[in-house]
Amino acid sequence: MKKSFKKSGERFLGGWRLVAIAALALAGCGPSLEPEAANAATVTEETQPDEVSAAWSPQGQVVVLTASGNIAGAVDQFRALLGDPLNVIPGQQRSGRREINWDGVPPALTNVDNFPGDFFNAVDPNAPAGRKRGAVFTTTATGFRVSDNDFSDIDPSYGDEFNAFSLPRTFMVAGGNTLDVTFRVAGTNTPAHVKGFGVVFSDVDRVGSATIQLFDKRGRSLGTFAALARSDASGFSFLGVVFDQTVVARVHITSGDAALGAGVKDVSAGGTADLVVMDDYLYGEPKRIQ
Ligand SMILES: [Ca+2]
Ligand SMILES: [Ca+2]
Ligand SMILES: [Ca+2]
Repeated sequence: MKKSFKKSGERFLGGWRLVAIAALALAGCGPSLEPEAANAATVTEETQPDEVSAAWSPQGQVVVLTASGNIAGAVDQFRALLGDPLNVIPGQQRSGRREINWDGVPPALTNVDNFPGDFFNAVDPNAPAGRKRGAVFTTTATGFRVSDNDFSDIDPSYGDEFNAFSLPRTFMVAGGNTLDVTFRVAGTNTPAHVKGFGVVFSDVDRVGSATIQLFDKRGRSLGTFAALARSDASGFSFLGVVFDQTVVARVHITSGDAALGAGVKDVSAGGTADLVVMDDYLYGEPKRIQ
């Protein structure tokens, strides 16, 4: 059964998906962001489940970008939506974005469950600039873990299950499956917000097991968005959400149904839970909350 999404403002581009949702007051208007090559406006319903929802839209437009399989083009498109340059120095920059790929995390903080949630927002003047990226992670679980072996040291089956999008390191909550990301002016304790946030997931087997929920500075939900299921051998899914204004003060990430653990198998390997890990984070330049 075919269904055209063209009239609802959605475009499908060579396997990845770009959705523009107008604000409530603008519902019915077309998307303001036109991709370069809208060459596939019709897809089967079965292969594109309805995984996008916008609970509340404060102003302007929100663009949701989802992809699975070969996600490189979608990640680049999301970079363009966040804007250039890739900022690498402390302090609030006028425009651009920040990224975290985990690959520079030192060995002493790799493959352990106590990776610091503030590692990427050091406020020590003597800390290197690479640790001042304005993102702070918190969790109600045990902690955080960066892996350089696809978490195969936790359970050998994970080596085949998970892959790094940027080699070699990936990221996951320790002892749980959810975390919150908040923002600071890079290298300071000053609360900040961003215009958008994106994450690469590895091994999403079920739509709904990997989601991000974004909140504004007053704690109001800006919507919950789900990653697509994996669709090729690499097993990557990308999910990015960007607003046309700087409104995202917190991102709640659910990475799979359950925590990793020795003997805990993925749903694709005889287990009951869809286990998912993360790689690259991309987000707008953190701007001081006024
Ligand atoms: Ca692997
Ligand atoms: Ca990486
Ligand atoms: Ca999985």
